[in-house]
Amino acid sequence: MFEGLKKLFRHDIPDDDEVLNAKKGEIEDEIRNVLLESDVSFEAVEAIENDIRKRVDRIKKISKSTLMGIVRDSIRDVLVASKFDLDILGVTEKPYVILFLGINGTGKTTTIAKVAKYLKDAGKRSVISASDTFRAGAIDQIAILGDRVGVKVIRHEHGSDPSAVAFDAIEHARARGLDYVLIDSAGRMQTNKNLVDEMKKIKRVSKPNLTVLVLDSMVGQDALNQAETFLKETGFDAIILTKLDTDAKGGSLLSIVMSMKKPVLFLCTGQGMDDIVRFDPEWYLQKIFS
Ligand SMILES: Nc1nc2c(ncn2[C@@H]2O[C@H](COP(=O)(O)OP(=O)(O)OP(=O)(O)O)[C@@H](O)[C@H]2O)c(=O)[nH]1
Ligand SMILES: [Mg+2]
Repeated sequence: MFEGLKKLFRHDIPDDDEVLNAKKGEIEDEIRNVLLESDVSFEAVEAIENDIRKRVDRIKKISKSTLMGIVRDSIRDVLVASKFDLDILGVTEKPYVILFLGINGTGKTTTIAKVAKYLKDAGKRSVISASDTFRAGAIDQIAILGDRVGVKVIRHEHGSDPSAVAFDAIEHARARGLDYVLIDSAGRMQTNKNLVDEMKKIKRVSKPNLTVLVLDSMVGQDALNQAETFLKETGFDAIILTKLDTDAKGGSLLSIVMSMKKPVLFLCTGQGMDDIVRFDPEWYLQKIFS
C-alpha cells in the first residue's frame, strides 16, 4: 500500500546542508514528480508544493530532516482540513441514524458491517436496515454480514419499499433503546432517476442524523463527479473511503480529500470486518513516512 509516496525520501536527497541548499529547486521538482507519479491530483500537488515552498523559503539553511518535516507538515495540513470533528461514539441522539449512500459496488454494504462491528466493539448497540431491496442478493448479503458481526438486520422482501425497512429498523431501535441505526441503500448511478428519488425518500422518512457517502478510493475523477451530483441531489455530511489497500501508489486519499472538501469519517483497508480505521492524518503520514 502507498509504495509510490513512500519514495518521497528514498531518493538521494543529500544529507549535507550545503549541497542540499544548492539543490533546493531540484529537490522541489523531485518531490513534485513523486507526488504526481503517485496519482496525487494536480490540484493537491499544487497546494502541497506551494505550502512546501513557503515553508522552505523561511529557512536559511535546510537539512534533510527539516525538509522531511516540512513535506510531512504540508501533507498534514491538506488532510487536517478534512478531519471529522464529531466523535461518532460520543453522540447523544438515540438512536443515532446513519444513512450510507454511494454508487454501485463502492463497498457500502461491507462498510456497514464493519461500522456495526466497530460500534459493537466500543460497547454500542446497533441495528442494520437492509434498505437495498433493489439488487438481487443484497438482502441476503447484509443478513450474512450482520450475522457475522453479531448485529441484527431488519429486512423485508426483495423489491419492497426501502424507506419502510428503514422506518421499521428505527422503530426497532427505539423500542429496544439501541444506540445506532445503520441504513444500507442500493448502489446507483446519478442517471438513474428512480433510484435517486428513492434515495431522497429514504432520507425524508428516516431523517438521518448523518448521511455518509461511501467512495471507492480507486475509481478516480468519475466517482468524484458522481459524488458532486449526490451532493446536489441529497446532500451528505461525510465520506468513507474504501479499498485503500488496493492503492499501490498512495495518492488517491490526498486527491479525494482535496477535491471533495468534506470531512472523512472512516478509511477502509480490506475485506475483513476489522479493516476499518477512523480517519486520522497521522495514520496516513505514518504509512508514508515510516
Ligand atoms: N480490497 C477491498 N475490498 C473491499 C473493501 N470494501 C469493500 N470491498 C469489496 O468490494 C466489493 C463490493 O462491496 P459491497 O459492500 O458489496 O459494495 P456495495 O457498494 O454495497 O455494492 P452495491 O450494493 O452493489 O452497490 C466486495 O467484493 C467487497 O468485499 C475494501 O476496503 N478493500
Ligand atoms: Mg450493497
